[in-house]
Amino acid sequence: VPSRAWWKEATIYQIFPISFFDSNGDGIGDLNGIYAKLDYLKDLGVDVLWLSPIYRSPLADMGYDISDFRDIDPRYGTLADWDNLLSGVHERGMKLMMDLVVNHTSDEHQWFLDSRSSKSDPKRDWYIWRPPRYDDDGNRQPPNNWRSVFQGSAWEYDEITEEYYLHLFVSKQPDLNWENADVRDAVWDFMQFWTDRGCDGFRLDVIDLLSKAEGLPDAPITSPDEVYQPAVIHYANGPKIHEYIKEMDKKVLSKYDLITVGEASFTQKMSEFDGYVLPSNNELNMVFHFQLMDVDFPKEGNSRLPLKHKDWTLAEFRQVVVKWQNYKREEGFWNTVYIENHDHARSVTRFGDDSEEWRAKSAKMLAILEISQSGTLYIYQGQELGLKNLPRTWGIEEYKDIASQIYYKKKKLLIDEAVDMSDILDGFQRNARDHARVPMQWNSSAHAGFTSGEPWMRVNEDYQTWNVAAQLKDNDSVHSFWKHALNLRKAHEVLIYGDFSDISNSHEEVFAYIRTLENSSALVLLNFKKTDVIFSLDSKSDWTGFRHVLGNYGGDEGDEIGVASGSNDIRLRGFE
Ligand code: TEU
Ligand code: CA
Repeated sequence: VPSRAWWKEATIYQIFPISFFDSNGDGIGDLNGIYAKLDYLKDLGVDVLWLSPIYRSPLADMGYDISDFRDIDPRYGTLADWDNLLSGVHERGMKLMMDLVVNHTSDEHQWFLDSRSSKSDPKRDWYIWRPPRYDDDGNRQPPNNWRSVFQGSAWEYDEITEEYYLHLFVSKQPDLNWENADVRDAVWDFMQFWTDRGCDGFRLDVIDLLSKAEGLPDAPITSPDEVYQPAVIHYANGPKIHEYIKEMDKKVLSKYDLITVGEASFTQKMSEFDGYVLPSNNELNMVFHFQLMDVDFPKEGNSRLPLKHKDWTLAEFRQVVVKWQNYKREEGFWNTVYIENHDHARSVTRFGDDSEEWRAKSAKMLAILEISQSGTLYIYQGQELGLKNLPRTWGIEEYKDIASQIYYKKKKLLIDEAVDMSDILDGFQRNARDHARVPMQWNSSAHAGFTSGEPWMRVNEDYQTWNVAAQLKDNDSVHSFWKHALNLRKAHEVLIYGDFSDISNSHEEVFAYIRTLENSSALVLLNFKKTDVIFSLDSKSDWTGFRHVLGNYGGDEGDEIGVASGSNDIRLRGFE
């Protein structure tokens, strides 16, 4: 039995502030807007809010490019607004987590402005600078062949000092040099600035990228048609990563009762997660892995091609969930459970069926999948409503994410070579990050009640019927279902702490499992298809005690399952 902890039982709700709620009509969501919705979140059953970055930022990558770690971006509000939000959160018995982006800063951060100013500046070594290489023809080239996550070289040439700096993301996000102890001290410093102010925890952005391979060697050529090569093997989980996180624990985390989750999106090998998560290592509470999120992305070498879609099977999906649910439980490894965030398309579109007929049913089925797994549960804004992807009819100009824009431009440059832009947009419609970033749908008034002005990003078309106000009034809505399901999870510890045993028997459409904790068991049967299926329970087991507690067809709570037919075959309706 895993040890108990408040952060294991918590339901965490991720807010993408720019699109949550605009309190002053400038079209941009803000801190006072979040404050205005605290009762809504409390009522849903949320324990912890995680805010995507709200620090001062040019918003080149939506705040994941910070120019001042100790201030709020004026578009979101002020430090006083943050304090006010925090007290509102605490008054309601909830907690507040901040997003900590410390692999890189904005190129507009004072540290970087100093660093780039001259080779002898004291901050020079705070970033990763290297002289050019020259090819056989004497042309200037980047120091190595690494490709940035968002396309092109991971290096940017800077005229001022005639050297290149490393940026694993866009060029406006220069990577910090974690080898430098002053950089680390500066990070511990501002982490304490926030904990002293009352923040309850951190989500640590791309935590697996802080330490790069010694000597920054060239990556092997895995994309022969391209100049720059995927280089995850050289920039993820480098030699000093655990030294750094242990230092973070010693200097900051261990001094408070915080919730910590690292985003380890570039880590693949299971054993590489151990260092971060096993309690004996004193690093983080848990990590986000991307193995489930990657199930419908094509792969190129060891990197994902995120703006394209590949078909997935339930077998692949199930294999990831089962592996994680059982991973090193005896040693205290603790999971995260999530199926949406600001970097991914909507789950009902990806893993359910977002047609009018099946949308609510399949969104509720996915809710059951989420509340019945072991781990800390994360919900992303709008997931509780069954929000779906934006329509295919929207043109490229509606996609605001820098990742989408860069990718599109790169393909457009190749258009002579018969790149079909409608194929590109098909891929975007499936898997762009933008789907999660449209304004939240509050009601049926203009712009979904998100703003009284012009929203920074267009609102999805379906808001007239798919919105908070409508769903709050409807007992059968996706929202009402989530609320009920979250309460149920809280009422039954087995759902949070129980052992997980897959009993799907390689069924093509059904994911079936049993959770067990001491004397209680929960049987979960999920049909991932829109047609009826038959699932046969293992005849060696005794199913007679199981009663129906939650289902997306409703109405039969309390009934014994399966036995009615006198056989072990159970019929599940579409997405039941
Ligand atoms: O994401 C890191 C990351 O793994 C993504 O870039 C991912 O590869 C991509 O979204 C495709 O799924 C974090 C943040 O969550 C993201 O919003 C930032 O853009 C990125 O770091 C840089 O800070
Ligand atoms: Ca605003």
